[in-house]
Amino acid sequence: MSDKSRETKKLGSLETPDIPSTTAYASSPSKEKGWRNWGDHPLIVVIGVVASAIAIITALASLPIHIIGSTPNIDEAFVVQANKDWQSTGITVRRGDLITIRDITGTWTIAAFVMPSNSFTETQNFTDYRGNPAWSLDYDPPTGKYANMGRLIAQIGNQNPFVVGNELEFEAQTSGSLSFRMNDRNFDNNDGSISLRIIVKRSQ
Ligand SMILES: [Ca+2]
Repeated sequence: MSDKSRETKKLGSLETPDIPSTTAYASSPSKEKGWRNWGDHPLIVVIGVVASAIAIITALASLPIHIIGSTPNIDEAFVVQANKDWQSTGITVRRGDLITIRDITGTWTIAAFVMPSNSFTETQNFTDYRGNPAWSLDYDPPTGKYANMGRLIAQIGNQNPFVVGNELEFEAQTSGSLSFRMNDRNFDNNDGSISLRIIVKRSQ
């Protein structure tokens, strides 16, 4: 009992001298003590600030590199077979990407009875026995007309196909896989192939 009460008394007696010290905080000795406390570890403070700054700068510097690295620009060659339906390039474009399709060369035929031709980029006036443009199939949104058969057409995802022409540069209005094929219905009687170059400049 006596020990505990002594301890309490001791604590009380220790606290008592602190009170005047706190009330006299503005006095010059207390101030000097405060500055001395900061001055005791200046190196640790400096190292901490510098380390934090380096960590933040490193994080900020690596961020844009990571974003650009995840969507690199593309410049690839691709061959479109005449005797196959939609052929995916394996390239996924994103809305806003600037896409160029160029260096289009090769020959293909739309049917066994048609001579080999490179008219994939030109207007073909196939007509039925009445003279009507019966050989126009897929709708071409840029021209507002139906694309003639035998022409090279492209598609993003499952959106409306469009004619490529001699060379095409456009901004993707949708995101999806870029595919090509001949504008045709029956691919079994086709022959040949068209090679081209695809350049994709990412919007971000
Ligand atoms: Ca055909």
